[in-house]
Amino acid sequence: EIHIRINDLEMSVPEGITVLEASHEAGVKIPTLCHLDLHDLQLYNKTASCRVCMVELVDPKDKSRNRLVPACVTKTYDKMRVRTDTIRSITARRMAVELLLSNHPNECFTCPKNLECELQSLAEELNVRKIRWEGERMDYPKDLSSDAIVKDSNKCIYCRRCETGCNVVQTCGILSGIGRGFNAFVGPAFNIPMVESSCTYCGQCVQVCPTAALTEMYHTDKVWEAINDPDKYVIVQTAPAIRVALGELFGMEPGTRVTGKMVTALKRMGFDAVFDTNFAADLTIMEEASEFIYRLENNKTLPMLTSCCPAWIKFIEHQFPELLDVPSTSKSPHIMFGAIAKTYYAERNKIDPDNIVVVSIMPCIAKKAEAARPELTKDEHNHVDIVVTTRELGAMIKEAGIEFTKLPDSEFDHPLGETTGASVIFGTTGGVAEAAVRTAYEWITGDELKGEDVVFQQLRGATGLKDATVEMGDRKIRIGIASGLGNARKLLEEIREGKSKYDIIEIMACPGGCIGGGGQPFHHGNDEVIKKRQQGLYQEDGEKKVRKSHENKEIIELYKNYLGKPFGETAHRLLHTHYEE
Ligand code: HC0
Ligand code: SF4
Repeated sequence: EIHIRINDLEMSVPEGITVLEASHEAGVKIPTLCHLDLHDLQLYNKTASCRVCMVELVDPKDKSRNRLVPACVTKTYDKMRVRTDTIRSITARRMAVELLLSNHPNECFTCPKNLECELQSLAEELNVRKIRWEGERMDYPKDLSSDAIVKDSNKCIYCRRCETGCNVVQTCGILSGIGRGFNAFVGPAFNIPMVESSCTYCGQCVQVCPTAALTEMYHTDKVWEAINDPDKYVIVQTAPAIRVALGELFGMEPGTRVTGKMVTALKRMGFDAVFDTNFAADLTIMEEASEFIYRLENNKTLPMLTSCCPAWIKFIEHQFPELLDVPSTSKSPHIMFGAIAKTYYAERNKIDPDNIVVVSIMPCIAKKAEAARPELTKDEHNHVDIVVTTRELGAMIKEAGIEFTKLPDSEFDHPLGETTGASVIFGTTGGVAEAAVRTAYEWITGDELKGEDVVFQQLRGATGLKDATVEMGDRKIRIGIASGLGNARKLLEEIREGKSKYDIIEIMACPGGCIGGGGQPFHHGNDEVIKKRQQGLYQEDGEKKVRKSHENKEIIELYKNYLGKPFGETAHRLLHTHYEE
C-alpha cells in the first residue's frame, strides 16, 4: 500500500495502480475517451491516444515543476499528489476534445449515434461551447460494401478501440491505422472494402466505437416497408439475448426481462405473427444432440463444434479452412426458424411462402451477413429476409411512438411459440452447451435429470474459456467453451495439432456470448452490464416449467407432423448446411 493525495483526499491504494483507477476509488470522475477496461471480457484499450484524461501532477516543493499527465497510464507512487480539478487540467481536457471536434463532421442531428456518441457527450460534459480552430476535414466515401457493417472513416477519431477489439480480443487482424495527420483513420489494410477483408462481422468493433465511424448497416426501413405492404405476411422472431437488454434503451436496468413488453410492442408495430427464436434453439438442440450422438457412435469427427454463431463460422472459414468438418452442420436457430416458417407454418396456415417475410431481431451484426449467405438464399425462398439488431428494434419502437415502459405483457404466438429454459440460455456463453448436455445426457443414459440437476455450474459464468467433464453412463464427455474469437483460436489450434481433449466445443464470437453482441445496447465499457444480462437469462431458465429442449411439446409435434426423425431426411434438407472453403 502507498499513500497518495487526489485533490484534497488522502488515500491508501495498492502500489502500481493508475491514477485513473485510484480516482474511481476516491469517487473523483476523470473523463476518458479511448480508454477501455473490461476485466471480465479481457478487453483493454490503453493506448492513451486521446489525451482526454489529463490531470496535473503536483510537485509539493516547486509549483513550476507541476506537469500534465494522462491519468489512464500514469502509475501511482508513494506520496504522489494529483489534482484533477485545476484550470490547467480542465483546459487541457477541453482542448483535446475541441481538437477532435475541429476535424469532425458537424452532423450530429442525422448521425446514427446521435445521443449515443461518446464524443458528443464529452463535449457536453466538458462544457465545450465553441471550437476555436477549423481543422482539415476528411472526405472519404462511406464503405457500404457489406451486408452488415458500415464504415464512415470521416468520423474516426483514432482512439484505436476497434483495433484492439479486432486484433487483440478477436485476433482477426482486420483493422489498423491508415494515413497521417488529419487524414488518419482506422480501416482494413490498404483500405480495401470491408467485404473483401476477412472480417467476421462480429461487430465487436462497432460495440466499442465511441462515434459512428463503425456502425451496423441499418435495415429498419425495409421492415416498415414489409409491414405496410398489405400483400405481405410479416413474421418476426426475437433472439434469446434481446429480452434482457432491450429495456436498457428505455432507461431500465441491464438484465431486466422485458419479454412480455417486447411482444406487445411488436404486435402494436403491426407484425402479423410474433415468435421466439428460442423455439428454434430447442429445434437446434434436437439436431445437434442427435448429430453428436451419431458422431460419437460412428467414430466420426470429434470434437463437434456448435455452429449457431455466424461470426464464428466466418472465422473458421477464413482462418481454419482445413477444419470445416468439425462444426455441426446444423443451421443456426433463427435460420432454422425461417426454414420452418416458410414450409410447415406456411402450409399449415395456407399462406403462400412467397408472401411471407421473416424478420429476425438479433443482438448480432453478423446475422445480417448470415441471412444473405448464398446457400441460405439460393433456394426458392430466403430463409430469413431481414435482420435488425436490438438497437434498431429500440429505434423502431421509439419511431412508432410506443411508450415501452408502460406496455402490458403479452405472449408469443403459437405454434412455434413454446420455449424451454434450455433455449433461453443460448443467449449467454456456455448456454448452448448446457442445453445440449441436458438432452444428450438423457438420450445417452436414459436417466432423467430432475429439478436443479439440469444446471451444470461449470458451464456457467462469463469467463472466456470454460471446461467441464460430464459423465454420461460409462462415457466421460468433455466439453470446452470459448467466447471471444481469440479464445476460440486457442481451442482450434489444439484441434489442428491433434491435441484437443474435447468432445463438444461451444464457440460464440462475442465476449460473454450473444448478450455481449455487436448489435446490443452499448455497454460503454462496463462489464457489469454483461453479467446482469446473463443473470437475467439464468433467472428465466430457473422459472421455466420445461427446461429441456426435447420436452418442448410444440417441437415434439413438429417432428411428429412434419420433420419425422431428428437428423433424418427432411430435417437434413431443411435444417442442415455445409460450409465454404
Ligand atoms: Fe444468439 Fe442464437 S443464441 S446465436 O447467441 O444459437 O445472435 O441471443 O439468436 O440463431 O437461438 C444471437 C442470441 C440467437 C441463433 C439462438 C443460437
Ligand atoms: Fe474485426 Fe469483428 Fe470488426 Fe470485423 S466486425 S473488423 S472481425 S472486430
